[in-house]
Amino acid sequence: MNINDFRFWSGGALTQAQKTTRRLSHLKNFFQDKGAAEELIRSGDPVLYEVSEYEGGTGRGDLRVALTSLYPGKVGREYHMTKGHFHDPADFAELYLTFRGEGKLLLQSERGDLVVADMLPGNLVHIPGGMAHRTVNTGPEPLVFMGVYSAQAGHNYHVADETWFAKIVVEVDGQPVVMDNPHRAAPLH
Ligand code: PAN
Ligand code: ZN
Repeated sequence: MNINDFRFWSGGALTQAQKTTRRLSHLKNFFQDKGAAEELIRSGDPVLYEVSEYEGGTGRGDLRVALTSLYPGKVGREYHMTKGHFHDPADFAELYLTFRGEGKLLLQSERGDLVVADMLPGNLVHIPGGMAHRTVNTGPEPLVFMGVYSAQAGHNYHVADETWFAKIVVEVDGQPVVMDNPHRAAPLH
């Protein structure tokens, strides 16, 4: 199953997706190993993920649905991941449902409190308001998941470099390991 296999019905009609493609060049500041990132960008700049967004209206109480396909691979020893963001306003929650693949969801507050959830087919994860969220694909297949959230929420990407999240997800002896981020900036209090 891939994101193009889904169809969104709203108001009795099929609705077109708004599509975004994220290549590594757009995310190179987020990975620890800048040399590995530069090399991969020079040799083709891989697509890390694609997102199809659907809107069921823009009013108070309306919902937006986003389907993401995060492709497998690594930059250095770090697995492919999304940029990660807070919502804007930050207190809007989201619900993730995984359809395919395997990965980790990092959830982190502005204070630096972090929890990790498993993304596996059938797992529903509640992302409370006030938690930045980043997805990491730790498996060999695309990680395909849906997020549902308020149509009135925007995205705030001030988490935009390799220092913000307290943990990184790397491959060690062929296995995914969640470890402390060696470049972590001092948390805000
Ligand atoms: C998701 C994410 C999507 C891409 O739809 O926006 O997976 O991740 P980034 O936006 O961090 O690049 C979501 O959480 N929407 O709110
Ligand atoms: Zn979100």
